[in-house]
Amino acid sequence: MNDSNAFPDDFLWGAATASFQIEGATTADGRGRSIWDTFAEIPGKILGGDTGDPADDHYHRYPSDIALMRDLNLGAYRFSVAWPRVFPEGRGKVNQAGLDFYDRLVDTLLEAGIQPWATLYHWDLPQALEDAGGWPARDTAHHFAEYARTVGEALGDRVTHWMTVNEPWCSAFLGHLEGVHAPGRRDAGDTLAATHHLLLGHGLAAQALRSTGGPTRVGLAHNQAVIRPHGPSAEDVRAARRADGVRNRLFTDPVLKGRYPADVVRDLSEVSDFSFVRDGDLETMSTPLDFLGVNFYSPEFVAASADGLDPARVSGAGDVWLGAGPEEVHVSQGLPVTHMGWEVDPTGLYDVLLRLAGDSGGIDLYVTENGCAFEDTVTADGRVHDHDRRDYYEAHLRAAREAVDAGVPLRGYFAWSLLDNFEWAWGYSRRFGLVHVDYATQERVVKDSGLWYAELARTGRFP
Ligand code: IFM
Repeated sequence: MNDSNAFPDDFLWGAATASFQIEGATTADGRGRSIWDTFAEIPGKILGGDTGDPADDHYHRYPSDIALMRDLNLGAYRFSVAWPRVFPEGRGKVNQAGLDFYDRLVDTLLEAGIQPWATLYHWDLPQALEDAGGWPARDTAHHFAEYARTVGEALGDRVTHWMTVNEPWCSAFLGHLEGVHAPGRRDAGDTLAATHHLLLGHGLAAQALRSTGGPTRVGLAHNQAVIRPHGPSAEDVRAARRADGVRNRLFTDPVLKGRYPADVVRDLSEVSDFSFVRDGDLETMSTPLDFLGVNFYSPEFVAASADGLDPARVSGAGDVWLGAGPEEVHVSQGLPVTHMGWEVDPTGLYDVLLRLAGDSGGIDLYVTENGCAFEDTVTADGRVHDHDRRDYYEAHLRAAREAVDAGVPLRGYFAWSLLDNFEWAWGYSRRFGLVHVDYATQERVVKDSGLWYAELARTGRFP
């Protein structure tokens, strides 16, 4: 394309959310408990003691939120289904009232001319399944497939695009190794077993969705990290290779290539013998995808050790890499950061898209999340002048646009997030929305970044 300010005519413009982060109403209409309800009740786990209520009370306010989406000219909306609304115990008896909520949501989206894109697992595992072993237990993958089939049968006549799991690395590693996400475990063996069963669950769910016979296109949303060596030394390059293996290839190779990467299995040999892998699992995990969702926020720089580095710029990464081999460290590059402390570097998005386009063999790619938290205020004129967020979006979308020029089959982009919401361990303190939410009154104000994005979505050109 010659006009670098324009996106392809059929480029899809969307925004994303997730059930636990926006719905609230955690006890409404027979919803069961999720691991995040339990985790949030443990003192000290969530900043400010925040919980999943009230969030954005989207469960009750979805019609006006969809009207807002229409004002923002969105062509698609990526939401997630709360497993414990559909199966309060994770399996067994369906809670029809829970399923009906998504039925109404989908119908209202379609009436507004907005494509519904559904994610089946965005981290709210039913507590009953955690009590039975959680993701480290193989049965959970099979229960997930049953849940996928149930939701597919109910909505598959209208929902054409499905993501099975969102960011399996976060579920496995933040939830089972670092313990900063639900269920809060800290065990390397559980982490790898959870990784395997999340990916197995993905493959089984993809097959279950397709078996329902709807016009199903299936993918998953993967948060591929861009891991760069801090310096050119052989040690830093090796550290980055190891980190990339555990953070990325451990997740993408089984899905895209049907095998675990040999170097990673070797790196992790002291932690696990991978005996959870059974015959046929890798075939299931690599069930062909229709598209791949890419979630990107910030690149990461890794050094082999903290020796000689400014301590203020170094943070430990040993836990994250499962203690495999010498302890790598994260090194900040001194770039501007968001309210999450994440460095802003849009070249990371370009790199990740090029790499995944190569690894995924030409299937369609979508950016299924990209965005930033900043400290927003509603000013006296009743608006939110979040130019930092607008600049972040513009820089990343220009990188995405360059990736299209470089031949990446990028078909659409979902901003994270539509609304300010519950940012996991950070509670309501971190705001990612295109739309500001006053949690006390539930008043919504479209931020300046939202107005800018609406214009881009309307015209397909940078405003
Ligand atoms: O809010 C999260 C989302 O749930 C998953 N991806 C990253 C976002 C920002 O941290």
